[in-house]
Amino acid sequence: MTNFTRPKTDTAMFNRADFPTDFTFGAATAAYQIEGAQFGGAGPSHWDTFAATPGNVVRAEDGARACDHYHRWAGDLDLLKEGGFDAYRFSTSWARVMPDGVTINPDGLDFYDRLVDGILARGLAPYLTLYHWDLPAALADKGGWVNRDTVLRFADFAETVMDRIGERVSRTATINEPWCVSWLSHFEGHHAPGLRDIRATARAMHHIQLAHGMAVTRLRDAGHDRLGIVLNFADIQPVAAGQEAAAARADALANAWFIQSIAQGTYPQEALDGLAPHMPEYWQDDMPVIATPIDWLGVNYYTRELVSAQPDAAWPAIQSHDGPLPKTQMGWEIHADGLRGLLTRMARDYVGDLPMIVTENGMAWDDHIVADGVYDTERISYISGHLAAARAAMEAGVNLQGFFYWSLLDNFEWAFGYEKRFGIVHVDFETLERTPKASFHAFKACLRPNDG
Ligand code: IFM
Repeated sequence: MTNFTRPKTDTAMFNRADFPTDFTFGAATAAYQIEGAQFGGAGPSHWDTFAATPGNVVRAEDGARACDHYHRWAGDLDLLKEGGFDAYRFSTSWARVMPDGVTINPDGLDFYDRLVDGILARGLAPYLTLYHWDLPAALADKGGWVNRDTVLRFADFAETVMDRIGERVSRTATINEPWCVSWLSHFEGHHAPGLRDIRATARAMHHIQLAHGMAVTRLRDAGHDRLGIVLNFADIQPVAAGQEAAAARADALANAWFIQSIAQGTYPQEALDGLAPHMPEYWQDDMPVIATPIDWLGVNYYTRELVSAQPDAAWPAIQSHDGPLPKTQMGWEIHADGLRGLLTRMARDYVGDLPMIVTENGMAWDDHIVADGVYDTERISYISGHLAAARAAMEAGVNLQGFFYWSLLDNFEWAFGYEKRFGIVHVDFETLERTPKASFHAFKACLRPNDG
């Protein structure tokens, strides 16, 4: 590697003493991205189908083996412990627990049972996400999230998982990033099932919210608590004066649809303007279920988005613009203050004093691999900046209770395959060897300052 100056690995990213003593620091992963989908009696998910379709994923990669976490989970949990983290956020694969979407695979439930025990045995707090996108293919065949029946099947799945591990997890999120499950996957076609259909989009956007609400209701009735959801937010801004209406429309579709329906029981009018004709019949009757009270809100934040109207295009007629700020390997602008702004907006406009957790924040980077380690100075400064923004939000009164870095491991980054690396631990996808990066050591220096 030329032109490379090796940075210090113990750079202070933050001072733990600046955060409340019970503030939770963790790292996050998701089942399909790390476990390996072919093991333990798991059924196919719609991500296997999507990835097997030429043109959908870079280099036609898939999650069949991924990081082989299914067999290497103990070592991965040891890494979290060694890094001094307080908690681990993971997800349960629906297709592993119920290969056809309804019938229980005992080996699948046993796997998560062992995993949770392993997390607890290391003194870490388990943060569960029930659904992080691996819909069983059998349910996708019946229409997936476009079909209202999937909502009921999801509630059954949620209850099955929680009956087994719910009492041992610290917090449970129903669904990860419903915007990705619905808009990105049914309108933009970038994720499974790869549709570009506004009617399917409207239905998926409603059903995913209903699935969340129905699962919370069922779980609450079964005696579970500490229930929430993980929403992804972008800091959407008009690219220039005069583009405020386009920005409001984009914000309604990407942000407000998901939080307003939960916090206030309504969808934003700017989104309904285009979606209402395509919504399922009697959708209004579902709004009280969607607005079932939650105990905490997970916030995923990565970047901002500059938008304008797109003249002559069909609704929503919005286009995104390249911004001037430095970008990550994903091409996403680095804009830490957007996190402060979104957290304060959530508290002010939607959730008040409800506990919030940053459930994902991180960057993909083309890390410097040299003989004695993997160096990712840029990631260290990304994390420092976003933690400073999180602190600023807390100083402004936001009840933020934790921060999870995305991700513990380099992993299957969906349509980008294994090309984009978000991990604080490097994974060699040939040998599956794990190498903690400089950012991992920097976390460790901040989280375990006396550890040497
Ligand atoms: O890898 C994803 C994750 O699955 C969901 N949130 C965003 C991450 C980075 O794109």
